[in-house]
Amino acid sequence: MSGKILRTGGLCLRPAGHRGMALLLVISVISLLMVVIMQFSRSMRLALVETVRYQERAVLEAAAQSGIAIGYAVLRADRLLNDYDSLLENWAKLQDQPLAAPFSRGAVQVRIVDLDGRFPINWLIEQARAGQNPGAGSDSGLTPEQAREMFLRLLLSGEFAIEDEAQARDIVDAVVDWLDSNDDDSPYGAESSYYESLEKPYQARNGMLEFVEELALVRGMTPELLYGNDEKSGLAEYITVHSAKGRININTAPAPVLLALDDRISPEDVENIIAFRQEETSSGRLGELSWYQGIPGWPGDIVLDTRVITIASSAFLVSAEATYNESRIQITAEVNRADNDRLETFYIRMD
Ligand SMILES: [Ca+2]
Ligand SMILES: [Ca+2]
Repeated sequence: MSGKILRTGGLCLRPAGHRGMALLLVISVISLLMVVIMQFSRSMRLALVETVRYQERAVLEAAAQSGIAIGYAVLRADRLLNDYDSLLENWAKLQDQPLAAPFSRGAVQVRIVDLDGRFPINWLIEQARAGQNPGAGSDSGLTPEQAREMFLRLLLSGEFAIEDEAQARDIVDAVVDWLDSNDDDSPYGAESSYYESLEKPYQARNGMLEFVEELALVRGMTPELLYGNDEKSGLAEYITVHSAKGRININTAPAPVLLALDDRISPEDVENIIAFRQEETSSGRLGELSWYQGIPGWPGDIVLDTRVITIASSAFLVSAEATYNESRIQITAEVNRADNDRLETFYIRMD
């Protein structure tokens, strides 16, 4: 071809001086194409990773939802078995069994916690009693006075980041003021006038709590107290905002709550309660409200107020954690199990 002039249509290529130019052009085009191809392949790879992630997430979500459904089913089945609730029952043991078998990929861990074993914080005010038990009269759950004393004892149980009784009293009164509908300060409390004077002002709720986390807004409630630190537990694990009957289940309540039930109860009594109720042989006895009176070492003169204790629960926390490869999804629900074994979900959230 050298030396000839090529004509192709209207295009005229002169090989000699322009040959280098043409080669450069070809190389540039090829380079450009390679960049485009590489870019394309990179975005394809990213899209593939995204697709895998999306699939993984969908698998995790479905698995966690199945876990919640399993938790609900176990709670319903339990209601048909008997009229009481204890830590020896299937619902309480679910957390010891990772559920791998029903899922082709990953595993699910379901945990059910009895919220009626916790301190019902909204019962610090009369509204909880009046609102949740219309017409139930004086027999309906603990009174605001009993709740205040119990809350004080709980704070002073040694389990939480509380310095002294004065600090505990301040917190009890501040929480009461946060909940009660009026704007009158309790002796050691704080109402909206205090919160409005803060750098970022807000008002007291003056109503019942819907989430335990809201307590962080109350004067004196530190993160260490609410969520714990290396040495102390967090109050949030021992408190519930959902309690239909305002009674604490002695079959499931953790040690600090048992200790707070009555000022005559000692730490040794609490140990005896916990030792008895975790024995499989005690199972049948836990269906009687007075079982604690028959345990070894129980002081005969202590009879707990039946407005304060119960052996049957209706509010539960159900959580399901699904894991697959390095990923995890957790769904948490708080539910009320009505007497007809129906479950009403207070709230559900996914993390
Ligand atoms: Ca039961
Ligand atoms: Ca108030």
